[in-house]
Amino acid sequence: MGCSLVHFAVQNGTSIFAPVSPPADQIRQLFFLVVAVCAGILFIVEAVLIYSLLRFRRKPSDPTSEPPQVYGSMPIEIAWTTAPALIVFLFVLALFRTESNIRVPPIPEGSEPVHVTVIGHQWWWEFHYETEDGKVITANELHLPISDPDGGTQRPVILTLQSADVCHSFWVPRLAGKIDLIPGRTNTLWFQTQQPGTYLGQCAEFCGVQHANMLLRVVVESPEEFRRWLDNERKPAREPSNDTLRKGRTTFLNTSCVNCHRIRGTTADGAFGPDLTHLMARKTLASGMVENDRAQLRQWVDDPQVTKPGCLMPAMKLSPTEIDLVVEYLRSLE
Ligand code: HEC
Ligand SMILES: [Cu+2]
Repeated sequence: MGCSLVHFAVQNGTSIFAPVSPPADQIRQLFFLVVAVCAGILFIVEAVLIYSLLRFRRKPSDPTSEPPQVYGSMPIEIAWTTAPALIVFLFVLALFRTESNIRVPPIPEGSEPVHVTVIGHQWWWEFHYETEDGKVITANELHLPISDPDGGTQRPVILTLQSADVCHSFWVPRLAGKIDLIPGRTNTLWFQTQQPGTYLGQCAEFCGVQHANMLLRVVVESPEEFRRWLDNERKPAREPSNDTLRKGRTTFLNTSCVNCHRIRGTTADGAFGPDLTHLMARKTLASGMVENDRAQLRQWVDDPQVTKPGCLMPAMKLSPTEIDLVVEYLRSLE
């Protein structure tokens, strides 16, 4: 059971035992130190307990005998107060060392840090990239370049974290420790990795009914793939290429979708929900909950409360024809 849980976590990219970034590695080391020391304590305590049970058990030959009493013994009182205090002190020192090792990002000369602002919402993630040619806004799937490919440029990732509503916590176990997103406060977190892949994460601070479905994906890719993705994200939304798509766009723009969603290049400029400019560049919908395919998207536009009960997008009560048109249009937003 334990093993298969660990296996499940590794398979699904959420294991603290498979770090791919220096901060996550430091945290694993600290974890092993604490587990090793605690296992040692357990072993010693159990050994003494078993020894006493056997050595001082009641003897049939002398049923009234008692072991020697140590109650009130000064040396023993001192020993079992100082030993735990020293062990806790050791943990504090180890914690401070880990903390100072992971707190400040190393930014060597010639490196090109990637700066992303992360904003937590009930129950999805917003990402802002600051690039030389302006801002890119997207949601739920964080794309990043690998750092130092074959001894090339180091690209530490520096996240600035904020919240739009309540407390959330950003946690991608294979990349870094947890960090809270707190209303009215700005936190930072850094990591970097040489290993491409998709790393899964999760909001780690209870934030309301759909907290458990506030998932996130970090896609770490080659510098070229990352550049291509970013260049695409920077562009305004694709123009409709036929009448159906044009009708779909008109339907979307005439519905109150525009109060909550932005599609850059159109009049839709809402910021309450995820930016939809390049919706189809995402693999999942609703913060990693379901696959971004036609059926799920149609279900979502028809009534998001079926997929994610309690989420902050109401059912918009469009007619089936309108839903089809809007879905068709959204599916053209690559
Ligand atoms: C009251 C604000 C509001 C309105 C109006 C609204 N939405 Fe949403 N929408 C949201 C929120 C909030 C989310 C994020 C839900 C979540 O994941 O918890 C969302 C999510 C979505 C998503 C999934 C995005 C993603 O990447 O996961 C799509 C697609 C979407 N809305 C389309 C629409 C369409 C189409 C309309 C109009 C028919 C619409 N929305 C109207 C607030 C709104
Ligand atoms: Cu949350």
